[in-house]
Amino acid sequence: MALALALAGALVAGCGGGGADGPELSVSDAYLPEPVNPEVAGGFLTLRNEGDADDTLVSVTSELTDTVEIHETVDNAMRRVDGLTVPAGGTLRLERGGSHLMFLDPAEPPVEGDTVVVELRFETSEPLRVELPVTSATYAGGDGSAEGTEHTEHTDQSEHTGHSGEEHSP
Ligand SMILES: [Cu+2]
Repeated sequence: MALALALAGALVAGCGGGGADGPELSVSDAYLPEPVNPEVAGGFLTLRNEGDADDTLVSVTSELTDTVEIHETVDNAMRRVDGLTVPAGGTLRLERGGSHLMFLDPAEPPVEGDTVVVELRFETSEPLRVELPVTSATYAGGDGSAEGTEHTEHTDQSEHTGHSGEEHSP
């Protein structure tokens, strides 16, 4: 491990990079919906790169299973890829209907409330350890991402805060 990191460092230096530059990755919005099919689970997260060089997510390991693949979705069909680029100054989103982490044959199917720990490995950056909270099976991501249209029904009973009546947006 130490040797591998040393080699990676040497390669980066060989590319002419100075000390301070390179990719700078951070993770947000990580989650893993409780799988409907216990043999396969999908993981989602957002990777941000504040650095000035691209990086590539090349592999993922997890205590959940030995087999974690990186998938992308093209024309509603998912396929395994060798890596996904996190562009310099940009974002890589793993989200429902798009690219995702694929956990095959988990030893024990994850259940809502669990936490699944993964380690993301990159071409350049050091590995990142990320905790994915296991959410309900229909959860589709945090706040902004607009696409979560399926979870509008459960507000009827549980949230009566803005109840003054005048406005009912469809
Ligand atoms: Cu997949």
